[in-house]
Amino acid sequence: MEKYNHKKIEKKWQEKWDKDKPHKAEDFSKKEKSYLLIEFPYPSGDGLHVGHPRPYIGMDVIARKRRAEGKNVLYPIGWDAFGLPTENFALKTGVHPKEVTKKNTDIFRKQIKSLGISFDWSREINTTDPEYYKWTQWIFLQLFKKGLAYKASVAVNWCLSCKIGLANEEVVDGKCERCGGETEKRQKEQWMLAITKYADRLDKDLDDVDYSEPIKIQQRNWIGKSEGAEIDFDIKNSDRKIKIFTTRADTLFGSTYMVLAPEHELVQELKSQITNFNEAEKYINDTKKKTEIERTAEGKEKTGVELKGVTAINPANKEEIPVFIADYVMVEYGTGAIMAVPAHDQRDFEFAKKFNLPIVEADLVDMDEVIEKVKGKKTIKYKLRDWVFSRQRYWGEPIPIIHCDECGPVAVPEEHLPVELPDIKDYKPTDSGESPLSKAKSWVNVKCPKCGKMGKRETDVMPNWAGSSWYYLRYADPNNDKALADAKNLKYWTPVDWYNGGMEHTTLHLLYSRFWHKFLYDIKVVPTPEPYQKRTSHGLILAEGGEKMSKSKGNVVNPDEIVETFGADTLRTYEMFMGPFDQVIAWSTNNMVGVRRFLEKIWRLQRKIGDGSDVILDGTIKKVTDDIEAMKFNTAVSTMMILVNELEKTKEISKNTYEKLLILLAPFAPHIAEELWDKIGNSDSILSEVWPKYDSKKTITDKAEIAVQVDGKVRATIPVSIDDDEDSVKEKALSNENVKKWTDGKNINKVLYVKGKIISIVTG
Ligand code: ANZ
Ligand code: ZN
Repeated sequence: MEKYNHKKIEKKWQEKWDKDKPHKAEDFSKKEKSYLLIEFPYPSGDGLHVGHPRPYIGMDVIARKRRAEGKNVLYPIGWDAFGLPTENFALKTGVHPKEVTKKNTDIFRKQIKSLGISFDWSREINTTDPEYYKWTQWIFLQLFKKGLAYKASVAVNWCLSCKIGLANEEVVDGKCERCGGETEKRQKEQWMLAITKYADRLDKDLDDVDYSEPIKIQQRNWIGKSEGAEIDFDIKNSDRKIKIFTTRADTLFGSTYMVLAPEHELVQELKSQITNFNEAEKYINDTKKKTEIERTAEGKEKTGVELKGVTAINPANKEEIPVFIADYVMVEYGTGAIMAVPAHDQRDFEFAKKFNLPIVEADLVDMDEVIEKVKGKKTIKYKLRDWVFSRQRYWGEPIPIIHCDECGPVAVPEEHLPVELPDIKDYKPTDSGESPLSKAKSWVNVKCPKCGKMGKRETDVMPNWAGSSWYYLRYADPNNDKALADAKNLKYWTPVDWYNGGMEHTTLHLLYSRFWHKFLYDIKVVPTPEPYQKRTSHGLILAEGGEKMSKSKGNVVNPDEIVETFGADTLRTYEMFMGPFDQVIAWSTNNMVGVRRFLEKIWRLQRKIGDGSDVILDGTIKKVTDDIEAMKFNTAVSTMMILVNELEKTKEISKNTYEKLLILLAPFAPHIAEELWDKIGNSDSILSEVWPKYDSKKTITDKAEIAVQVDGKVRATIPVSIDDDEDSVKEKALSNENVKKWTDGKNINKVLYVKGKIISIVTG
């Protein structure tokens, strides 16, 4: 028998799959469709590490199994290739981001192919391809035409040394992610997308999708729906009012002071009335340096300044109460002002303690009634904010807008899309904070499409969340140049049946794409209100010591080396076996070697094919089938390991039994399964084999643990099998060490066996 040579086998089958394309999805096939999706990777310069493929392999196992079950599976891949790391790398090395991207995707593609993942490569997409981002721009224009894309002056995180605006997610612990420098909030004109208009549906429609519970909770928390009331408080000697938002109108009688967010516009409007305005202004400036996380952190020492000269009136009891500014109140949430109730609210309590304010335990009143009495208004507020959609960068999709002095912002006519990113030499961020594209004068200066006068192109680009907000639609029809995808293709393929991705993308990416999808549904581009029917997540793979893998720590496991030394099938099967799929787990080369041995055992079993009788596999088939669909890949593999160990003990095995084993193994280790299938005399590929069926009557487990009682007390449990005869079970019980401790030196009067349940020993 030849030795198991993974290198030869894996190369051979990968070449064959490349040529025959057995994983190609067929548009409009009569078979039942199954659209499986993984988050397309960002092709970074570091190449793939072993954490990347875990989700790809997991979904690949499901894809391969479902194909064997007769489904028309769409399992595509592409590249989410715009973004900061590529731009930074390009800035450092002088190589154009386009070339960097091409090089990196080539490496990623080669690496992924070496793992034998059954992607439909004919549908590969790239978000930086003008033929792709033409449609990203098209979607933006539709949002613009419906008033959902608008320009506004908003507070952005400004890096003082890079001199650019950063997205919240690019600020780590208040420092710039690029350079580690100080950041502060600055007002800047930005393009915004009105995701808050969809907040209610984004929350409610979670009821209709099959997302795992932690994912639903994270989405709901991010949207932050809150039911409460707005109530106006009069200001003494002024006709202005302070409008507050509260979820606890019933505590109104306990409100002993008020707080405005430092940025609240009333502070400026009341300037002439505030006798300590200098002090207040200093506090307002200090607040600018703090991030929201710092401001709202629990247990943080409370700070604030009383607005002297301003007195508010509690509308419930007409009492006069002081007004403060304090950074624990956020300007963007609710109305940016609160009634403070220190007896019932922890933050207010801490603040009241520090500033010696009265803490009044007032009777709670009926909310409906009180809101009416003080002429308040019931409302619903959301934590969700509109999406800051512009970046002052180079490597992103140009925003397809032309600014005209006469007409304002004007949409680029659709027939002029894509607005291609111009090839400029100097794409460094500018000192002024303007986008690098502003330096491409001949690109910037164009005629206004409306009036024909000279205008200027928008020079901000889109954030790297844009291209990934709709990519799953493009896979349905990746080469369409008339629409983002043909309506018929979308009707056939969408929604995505199953989307697996990282927990870190549960809030932003998932929410952004659900928002775009709902918008496209409203303008009748897509046929369903939700993009993804089901969403699961996978756990990260840590380095051997339990730390995060990182280049700087030098603990990154490179899949190329594993594939070279142990083979793709070993890597694949190990990554499925290493632990529960949704949990974080540390890499262990030792355990991987164990998996390699498992495959070698299967390889050697081919020698045993002979006249052996068929092993009853119903239980094994059921377990592997169910476990795959439940993403319990680890127990699916261990079930096969148990079977293989049993087969090893027998002298001969039937060809039928061996073939069934290979079909079950194929989704995990497709190369060795194909090779062995071929070796034992099958001319067709194992890929055309049907997934084995089982008889559920035969899958009831025939092993059980039963209790052994001695004089009425359980002293031990012993394993028995359904077909063990009574005498052998009794013997097993009596010879058990724990049982013997209680029977030694005593007379055994009686031994009773209730089949499959209990043994009862009576001494005397
Ligand atoms: C009085 C009160 C009494 C409150 C009490 C709570 C408990 P959620 O559930 O997160 O929506 N609040 C309102 N606007 C705020 C802002 N811009 N910044 C900081 N806090 C703000 O919380 C709503 C509650 O958070 C509101 O109800 C308000 O305090 C506070 F025993 O009003 B409450
Ligand atoms: Zn014009």
